[in-house]
Amino acid sequence: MGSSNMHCLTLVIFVCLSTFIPQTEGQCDLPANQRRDCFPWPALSQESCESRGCVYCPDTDGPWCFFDDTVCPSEIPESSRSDCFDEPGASPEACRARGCIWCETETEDIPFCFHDDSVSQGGEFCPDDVPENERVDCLPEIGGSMETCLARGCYWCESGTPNVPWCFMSPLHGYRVSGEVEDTVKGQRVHLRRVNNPSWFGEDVVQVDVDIEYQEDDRLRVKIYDPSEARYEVPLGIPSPDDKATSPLYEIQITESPSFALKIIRISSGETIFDLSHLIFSNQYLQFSAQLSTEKVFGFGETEHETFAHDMDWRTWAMWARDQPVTQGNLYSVHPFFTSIEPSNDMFGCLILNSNAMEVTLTPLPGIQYRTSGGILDLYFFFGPEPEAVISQYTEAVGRPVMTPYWNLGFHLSRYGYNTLDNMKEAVERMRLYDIPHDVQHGDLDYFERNLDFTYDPVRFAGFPDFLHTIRQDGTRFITLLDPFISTGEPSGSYPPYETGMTADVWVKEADGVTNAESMCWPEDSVHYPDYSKESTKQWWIDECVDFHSVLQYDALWIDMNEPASFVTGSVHSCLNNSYNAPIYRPESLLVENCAGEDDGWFCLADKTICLDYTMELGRRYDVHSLYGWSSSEPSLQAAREATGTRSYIITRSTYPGSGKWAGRWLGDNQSAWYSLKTSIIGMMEFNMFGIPFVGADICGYFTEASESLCNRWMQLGAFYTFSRNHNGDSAPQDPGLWPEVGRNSREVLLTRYTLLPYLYTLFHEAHTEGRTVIRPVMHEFINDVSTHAIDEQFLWGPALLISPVLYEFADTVTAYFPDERWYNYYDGNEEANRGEYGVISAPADTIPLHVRGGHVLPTQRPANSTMWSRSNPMGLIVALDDDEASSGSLFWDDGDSIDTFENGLYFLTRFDASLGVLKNEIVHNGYPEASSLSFADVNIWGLSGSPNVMVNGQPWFDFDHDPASQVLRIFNLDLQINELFEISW
Ligand code: MIG
Repeated sequence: MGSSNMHCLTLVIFVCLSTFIPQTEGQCDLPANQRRDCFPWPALSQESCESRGCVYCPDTDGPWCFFDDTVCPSEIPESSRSDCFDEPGASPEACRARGCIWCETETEDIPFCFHDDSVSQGGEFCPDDVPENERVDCLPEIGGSMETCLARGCYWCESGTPNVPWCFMSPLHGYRVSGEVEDTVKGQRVHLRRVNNPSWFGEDVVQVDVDIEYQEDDRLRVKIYDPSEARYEVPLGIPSPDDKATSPLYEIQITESPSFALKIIRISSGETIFDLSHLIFSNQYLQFSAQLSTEKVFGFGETEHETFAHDMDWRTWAMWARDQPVTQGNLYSVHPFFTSIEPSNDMFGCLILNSNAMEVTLTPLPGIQYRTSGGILDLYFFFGPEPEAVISQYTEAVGRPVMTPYWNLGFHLSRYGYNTLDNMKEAVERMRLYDIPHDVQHGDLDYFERNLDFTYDPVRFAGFPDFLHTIRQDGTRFITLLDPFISTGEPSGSYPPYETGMTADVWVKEADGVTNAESMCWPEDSVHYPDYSKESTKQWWIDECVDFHSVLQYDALWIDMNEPASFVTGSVHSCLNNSYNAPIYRPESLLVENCAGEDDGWFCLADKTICLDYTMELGRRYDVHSLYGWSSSEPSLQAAREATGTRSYIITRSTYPGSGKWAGRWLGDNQSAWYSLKTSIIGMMEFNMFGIPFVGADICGYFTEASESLCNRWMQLGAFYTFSRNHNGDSAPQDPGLWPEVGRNSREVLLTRYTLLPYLYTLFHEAHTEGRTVIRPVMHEFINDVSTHAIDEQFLWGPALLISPVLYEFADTVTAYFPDERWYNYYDGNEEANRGEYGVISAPADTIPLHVRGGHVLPTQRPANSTMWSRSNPMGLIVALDDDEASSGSLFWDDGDSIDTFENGLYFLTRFDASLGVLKNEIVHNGYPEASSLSFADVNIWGLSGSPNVMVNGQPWFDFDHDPASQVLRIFNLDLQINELFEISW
């Protein structure tokens, strides 16, 4: 509908009416600048004006319908008046000229002249004081109309620019500061009072408090909440220090322009990096918008993003855990965390700690508009300033990633749909045929008996335990899938998980808190869902996992479907029509297939899950739905550890901030398609930002049939996923041994991976202890080089290994960027000619381009087809020299399988430093005596000038090759015990 049409209509009405309507006695003399418009939208009539208690004066200057200021023209209670004239000389005229209300009162200390918090009672057409980029959506729900817009006191203005909201907020909307800003021990408290404009979704919270906590020099919390009533807060347990940080990197400014706004300024640059405004705080709808200092924004999960640097053209991303194959909508996990690069190339991160159904719109302001359906607005800022420091500070707050077992870094093979043990055996045999490294075999749902957790099919998988025992001798371990639902339909006495669960009363409950939630999922009968937030459930789950381990000897658990998923909307008997299941607001961008209950309300939030009025110990599902997977991870890790007696591991599908403490991630059900190959890099980088460094997509793709060339390239890229697993849905087999060439290439690239595992494991140690990323965006290491900021077709392992995969069909070259440092071709140690520019790198079908960064020492080990063997092989070092011919690095080592080796000091850590032609080690911690059995056999020095005179521990050494042209020196036949000091010079 066009606004110009509406103007026409308005004019016609005015002309008709104005001819015969008498003017209201006296008041029509009020000058235009003292009239406060009482009807700033179309369809004005005497009746519509007077029904608002206003004065109607057609054909006069100024608004024809205006507030009658002879009676106290305001519904604002005296106690809420905010003084508009606190200097001397107030008069009704001077007051009204300021746009304020004059209303005398006998009550002491109450201002006569006060701000008009109700100016925005009705909408307007297209004012020109809000630029398009600044529009904040006023119709965030599905199907809002112009009438709704105007009734909300918003502006209506069409735009030819795609995705720009036509209905947007007036700057008057929001909150105003009431009273003094208080100083608190942790910072400040600001009291806000809602401007009295029309409500959008009802139940507005009138008085809101903002607590500003200067938690650390590099961490700030801004908590916006209802001081009079407790609301849901995510129990993440981020510590709140007792005192204010002493030299924060940031400062805060509170402004009213004219509504409450909060600016966060980085002191070192003076830049406002986050400018929060447009606050709305009601029971089931909360929002803010924030202007950022650049358009460079990363993160927010989980959705499939086509670019790592966000598209800021009004793109909206929903966050609400959902059993949803990979697509550009809300997927399995929820991560309301983003980072942003500032003009100074500093970076900050921001966590919006909320778990309700939410969405964020990224706008060209540049800015974000955030909306959620409950909880509070609890924002944590991490000031870096370097990208890796941001992630380190973030993971310090939400929890540092769990340490992986060593074997978990080997290659994993999986599929849904082996269907028989014979098929699984054949796939394993193909791995053996090509001698492809194979550390882990997965077992999916299809080996279960009728999809029941904690069973295996005695016919189709007869002899499964023996088979697992056999492959274990070859160094292949086993990870089993488990689903978070237990069938209710097995004959009495035949299915202990159900019966013990009933006895221990472990299930998610309906709204009454008593009845067990019941829905349909994989098992043929209805299921109950464990409430993992309950102590009794944790123990029950541990017991079941321990019992099952004596049936099938697994090494780690793979927890699927923990969004939690349901195959019917809500439950076996739908959901009740109430404000949790059918709330007044739900984010427009949420994916929905089947809303249920047309007659009783639309239960869209329950699409693919169970009702939202159901309860867990953790809270109402409306609030805690997206925390279900998070709550299942810690008990699952405990269970796997108790069952195996080892470090073990959890792979989980639904995560939330902090999940990395207990689990890693596979990226869910993707497509066997080239674009999925590419977007997997972005997904991995994002989960590394989220503190979940162990992550990978299903290599060769989950849905549909993988082509040989796709699978070949995917095995190459996947060899550099931290979680390297070929997994497949129920389509044609795609294990690497299926095609001879893919088999051979897979073996080669996995041997490269295995060679580099000591480096990768050391990176995991650094992630665990310092919160660094393992899969690292290039820009995290080169933030001052703006060419790196948007790179998402290349990535790093830690600081030093650059991976530039082929992502396009038929390509046999890669256009790769090389930041301005020395880079060496991993395969031959030759220095890359391109520096600070893109280069076209050859990448035939058997090659994935890999480059080592000058200045770094990478520990290596001779590979084998399982880490069980490779872990005792000779080790080596790649010493890649920088422009000063210097280099450094480290190696972390332990038994790879015990729990908390770092925490208990049962590990070995050493550093390497090379400069001026001398390489030395320094032993930082020597708490793993078995390290004595390992030695460095080869040391490769890349990029050295001159001709070497090799000495090892002061003695001349003759076992070396040197190529002056390529500046590569290879020293071999060494036997340097890794935990003894050595010195190599050249
Ligand atoms: O409804 O267990 O993402 O990896 O193979 C699908 C069967 C259930 C989804 C997982 C996928 C797994 C599949 N599961």
